[in-house]
Amino acid sequence: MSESETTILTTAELGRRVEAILRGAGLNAVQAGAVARVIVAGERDACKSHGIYRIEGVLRTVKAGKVDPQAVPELLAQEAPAILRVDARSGFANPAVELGAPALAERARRLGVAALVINDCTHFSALWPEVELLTGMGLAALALCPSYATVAPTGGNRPLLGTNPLAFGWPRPGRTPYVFDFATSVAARGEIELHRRAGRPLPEGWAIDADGRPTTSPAAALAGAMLPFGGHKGSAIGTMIELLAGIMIGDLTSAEALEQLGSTALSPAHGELLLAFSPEAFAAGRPGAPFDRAERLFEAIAGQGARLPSRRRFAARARSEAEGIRLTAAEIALLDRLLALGLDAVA
Ligand code: NDP
Ligand code: PYC
Repeated sequence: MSESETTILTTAELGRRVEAILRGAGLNAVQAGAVARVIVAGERDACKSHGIYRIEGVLRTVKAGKVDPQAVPELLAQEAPAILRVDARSGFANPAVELGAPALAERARRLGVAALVINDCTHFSALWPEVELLTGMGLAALALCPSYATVAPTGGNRPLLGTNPLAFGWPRPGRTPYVFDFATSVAARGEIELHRRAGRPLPEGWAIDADGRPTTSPAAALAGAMLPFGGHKGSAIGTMIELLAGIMIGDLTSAEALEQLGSTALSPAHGELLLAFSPEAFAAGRPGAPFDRAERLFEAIAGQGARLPSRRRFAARARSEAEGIRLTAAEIALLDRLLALGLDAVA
């Protein structure tokens, strides 16, 4: 196969390949199934920074003994009516979220608002699949987690905060939900790594080098620090995530996660916080139906020529579902190598 040739796989076919790689690397069915689902969703939705490129990181983390590939997450006995907790048991976050989401939705419908705490999980994935689980159940949702220290606070010069993603979803009956999901750094760290692999310089303003000077070199950025998005505003939101989804839930901050992991080549372990809201419960007794009012807001945004977040992703999803997922020869070779070699494929 030449370098320029591509192969088209259905999402089911790619799912089977990714799951087989993960099973071959020692993940049990619970872990492999949930991890494969988010990786394939990333590839399907053209989110390359969290698609199949992440498999090697998963394998490296397993090989380093930093995640338990045999973990079975557990929904713990209730502590407070509005707070549910899943112990990921040192496994990946994805099966823990899948386990807790239905209980979170039930609780949010009953109480109007509820929280799901995930403790002791390794988290490498995008957050939109998680909020979409909840919008699919008719709820508005927020998801947030720390990462590992790779971002300097605004005005600082050393990594302290994580790239700390924040995702929000609002259900739109009969349509794809309103969803945004972003790192609170200028870009996800995965983007820096993809620039390094492609030999492309970074845009100005993404990172500083190890001496605190602005850099466009991906290698210097990886050795230095990334910058928060929106200056002091992103820095404060990143700090809020350390507080709510690290300290408040009795789990690690990004600095502690890096200290425990010892490397940014592996996926970090820490906690995660998901919040679910019933729009009907919050709007009860007030004028206007919340979903109708929300539609008018979305129409007004689009009416100005602005695009809703996730529109690119949903368009890619529709394309992938109709035509399949197109992978390059190098990507197919990577999948074949990971399947053949398992953990021996990674250092
Ligand atoms: P992007 O900057 O690529 O996208 C952020 C969001 O903004 C998306 O919802 C995107 O929608 C939307 N968007 C982009 N451009 C526009 C536009 N012109 N108008 C309206 N909306 C727009 O995301 P990041 O690079 O910051 O993050 C990528 C992923 O990395 C996220 O999924 C995040 O969860 C993940 N991540 C995970 C971490 C972890 O620890 N697990 C850490 C950090 C990041 P669309 O997709 O349609 O373009
Ligand atoms: O892309 O910043 C990132 C990231 C960190 C952990 C998982 N993804």
